[in-house]
Amino acid sequence: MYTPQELRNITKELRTWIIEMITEAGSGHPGGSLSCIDILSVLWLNEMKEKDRFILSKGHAVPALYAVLSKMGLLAKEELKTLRKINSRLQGHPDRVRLPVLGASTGSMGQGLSVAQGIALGFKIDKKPDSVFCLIGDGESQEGQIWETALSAPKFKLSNLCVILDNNNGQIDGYVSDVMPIEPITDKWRSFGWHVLDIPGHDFEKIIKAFQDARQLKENGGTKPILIVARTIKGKGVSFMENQIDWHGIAPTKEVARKAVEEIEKNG
Ligand SMILES: Cc1ncc(C[n+]2csc(CCOP(=O)(O)OP(=O)(O)O)c2C)c(N)n1
Ligand SMILES: [Mg+2]
Repeated sequence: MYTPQELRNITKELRTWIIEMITEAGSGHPGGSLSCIDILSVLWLNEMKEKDRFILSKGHAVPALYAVLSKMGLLAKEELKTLRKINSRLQGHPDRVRLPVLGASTGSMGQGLSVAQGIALGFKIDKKPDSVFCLIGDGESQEGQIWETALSAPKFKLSNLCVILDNNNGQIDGYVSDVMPIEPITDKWRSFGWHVLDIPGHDFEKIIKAFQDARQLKENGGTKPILIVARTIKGKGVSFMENQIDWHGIAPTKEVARKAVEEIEKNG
């Protein structure tokens, strides 16, 4: 278990790795990777048990997951440089055939959550105690497929399914609140029958507590699936990327990357 202070230091380093690997690749998604790295770090480094499954439904943010896996010793740091290269295990979206530690191959928005639900239902039928965690985006939440799972997981009483919504208010070509607002998002999921927690998504104490609460709800015999709405900042940690839609899906130049890394190292 890492303390919040240790996690703050670790994620500072992981943010620099995200920038470096996307720069080396010459393409990728810095904004949505930087918004979810704090959540992924707490989940993988502190919370998840060996047989739990994690599915990155917003698959384009996979550089953040590769960084965490590397920190855990599951990927060599050197291999991060192969992001998006032909024949690399580290594709621009998760490829579970090449890299089985990834819970599913994802990238088409909405699909990962359906897979997560299917696995959670399988665990339940087989009476396995393991949990399924799934990270979705707020732009992704505009997909009809997300709402099919929102509707069906409570019916199957999937208390072993914990979904985290990276609520950064950015999507590919604008602010979610302009393109197609999803608020009031907690009310919507609650009304579908989910247990909903609402937290600031870069506050380590709060993220740790949310996952502990989610685990307790399940262990105490809760019957509802759980949604953690994490209020995050797209591009978090690099001032000129924060809340800037342009940084959704472009790679920095080497010069800009150097500035970004300098800033992360200085401020965190
Ligand atoms: C079905 C589908 N349509 C379009 C895309 C292209 N696409 C990739 S990322 C993205 C926006 C995602 O926004 P959000 O879920 O908010 O991600 P984040 O802000 O966390 O990067 C889109 C439309 C896709 N991957 N899948
Ligand atoms: Mg978003």
